[in-house]
Amino acid sequence: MAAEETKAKAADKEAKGVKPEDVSVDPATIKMLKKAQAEKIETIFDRAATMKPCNIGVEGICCKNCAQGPCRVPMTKKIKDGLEEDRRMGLCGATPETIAARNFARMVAAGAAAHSDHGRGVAETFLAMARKETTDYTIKDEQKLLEVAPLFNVATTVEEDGQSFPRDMFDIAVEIGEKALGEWGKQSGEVYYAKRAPEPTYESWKKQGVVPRGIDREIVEIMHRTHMGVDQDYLNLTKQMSRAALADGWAGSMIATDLQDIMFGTPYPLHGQINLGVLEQDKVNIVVHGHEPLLSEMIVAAVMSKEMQDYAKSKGARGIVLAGMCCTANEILVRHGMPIAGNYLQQELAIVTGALDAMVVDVQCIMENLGNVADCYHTKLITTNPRARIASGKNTVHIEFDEHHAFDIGKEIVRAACDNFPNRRPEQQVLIPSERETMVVGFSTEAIKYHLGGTFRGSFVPLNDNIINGRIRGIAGVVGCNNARSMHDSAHLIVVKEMIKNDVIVLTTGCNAMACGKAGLLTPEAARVYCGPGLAEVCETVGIPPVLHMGSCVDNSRILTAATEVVKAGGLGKSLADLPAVGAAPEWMSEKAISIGHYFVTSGVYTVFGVNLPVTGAPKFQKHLFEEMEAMYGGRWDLVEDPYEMAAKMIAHIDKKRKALGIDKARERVLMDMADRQKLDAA
Ligand code: MSK
Repeated sequence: MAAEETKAKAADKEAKGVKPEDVSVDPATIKMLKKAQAEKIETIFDRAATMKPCNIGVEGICCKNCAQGPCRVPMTKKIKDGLEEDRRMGLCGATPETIAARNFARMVAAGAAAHSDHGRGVAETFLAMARKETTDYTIKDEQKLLEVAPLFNVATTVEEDGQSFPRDMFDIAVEIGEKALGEWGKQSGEVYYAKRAPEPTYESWKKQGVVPRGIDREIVEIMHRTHMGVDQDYLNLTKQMSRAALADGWAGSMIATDLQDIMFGTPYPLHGQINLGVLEQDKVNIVVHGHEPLLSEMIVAAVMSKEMQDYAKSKGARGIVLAGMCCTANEILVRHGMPIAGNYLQQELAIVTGALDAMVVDVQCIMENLGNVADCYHTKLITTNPRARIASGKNTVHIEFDEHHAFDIGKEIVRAACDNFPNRRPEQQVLIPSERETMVVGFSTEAIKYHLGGTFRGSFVPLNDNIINGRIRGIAGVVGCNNARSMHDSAHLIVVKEMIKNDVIVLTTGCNAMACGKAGLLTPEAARVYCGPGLAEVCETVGIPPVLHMGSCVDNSRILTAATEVVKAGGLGKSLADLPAVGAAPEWMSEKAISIGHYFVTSGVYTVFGVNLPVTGAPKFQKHLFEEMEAMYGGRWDLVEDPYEMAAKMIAHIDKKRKALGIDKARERVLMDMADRQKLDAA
């Protein structure tokens, strides 16, 4: 679409009027929306006001898996009220249950594929690094390498003359890399990390026959089963969803997180800054957007080099600002403290500042309209991944990433941004909102353990003790996207604030983490302002924020490993399903969120989504996800649009679990010893 057309459409929408204050709670976003409107730039917020979603699609009951359709089987009031038998079916006879389950399964497949293809790229680069085919990457965290090795049955020592010697780190890495990469093509057996889960959780998967065999296999099998005329049993389809989703959470994503940590460093707490105010008028501004850290790590290194800083100065700039957006942002934030410009719904608005010299994108969550918006300014939109090119836009260029020359490509991109600095358009006013918040981020599972237990006895025991004695009521993983169908950041913040007000500690990733950062919830000081007395006391004693930023979307796997550590520390049951823990995605929108939700549920977690879920037109399938899965795995899905009601249901679930554990009554606040925790486990 041409820039003129974008402007014309915006002018048309203006008449109907999107009121910025009605679509976002973030002041920087509101300011930039006003600028966009004044400059007649159309954004996703305008389209959300004028383009309504299809009701039948929202309910998940439109089948377009063959050319005899699309078959739409709308739910009627009479069927809903039980006054009429449900005889709906597509041309081939597919029931609403089959249709909705197929559609949902394909969302799981797409989400698992996205995370896992990211993981595959990381494993390939890891192997190239281990084989020394590239010197741009190295082993930054040897400790983590040694911890991951046994999980793949890789020896860390060699035996010689009856003596044991440490093995060469790169030899270990080669074997890990080969075995990790092998997880994608494995056809039988089980993925290595399945046994990382607490035993009863793993046993529940065994019992249901859903332990993933190999990552690609489970995803491909969904595509086969959902082809016209194959799997016509929503219960059987749901089992395959579980295999693929577990292959995402406990393999593809978890491998991505682990190997990234080994190559780029495991995150530990550090300071960062967030919101569009991190951009600076007199510097070259680069935003890296998407998900994969492989290239952005190199751009970080390039930006920090004297060569590139001098190059920027030679173009009249005072230096270079490198900021992130979406999960690429989270990756470089938690490891380097690089600033974040914003979350998903702010991507067009970063360009609207008029100060962005290059937006560099890789994969996932990149709006196609960026090309159109970039054409209204001087901004270069640089695509970098062969899987993700953008056809439209005269300002769009492609500089392809290759891990074998990664640093050189990083420099080429930074140079292109610097070259574009003098092209800022004088007629287009640069307006950078002043909003920028400070935050403390980087709470990997290892960092939480260290923070709670100290250098010499890193441990989750203090966390468990505080859950058992009631200072901390429970744990909530609140994650996920923004969605233009719901007010930007609003539901995220309501749910998180309700959690911490009620002494529930929050683990966060993705765009929720950014919403929390912008609202000042990711600082230790937030505890005093927003938390109930128990959680505030713990946060103030340990010096942590009440909301712990664990990283990007693939880093939801850290929530699984942290929860596993909590189970191991004792006193809170034996499986993930026993924990007073919940999951939520108040503003979800991507298929990846569905895959994440399903692996949380199958891992035993009550998981509640906001906005909508495409299952509501198929009552039996919905009942299976929302009720019956709990008896199989301990976890279940839920959908609640109102964020206050969502929070209330999450807290009620935590209380139910506390009661089942026998820790619901007020307890004397004493530190428990191992014997006390064992007594609770036995109860
Ligand atoms: S970026 S998947 S909008 S969390 Fe990971 Fe945000 Fe959702 Fe993308």
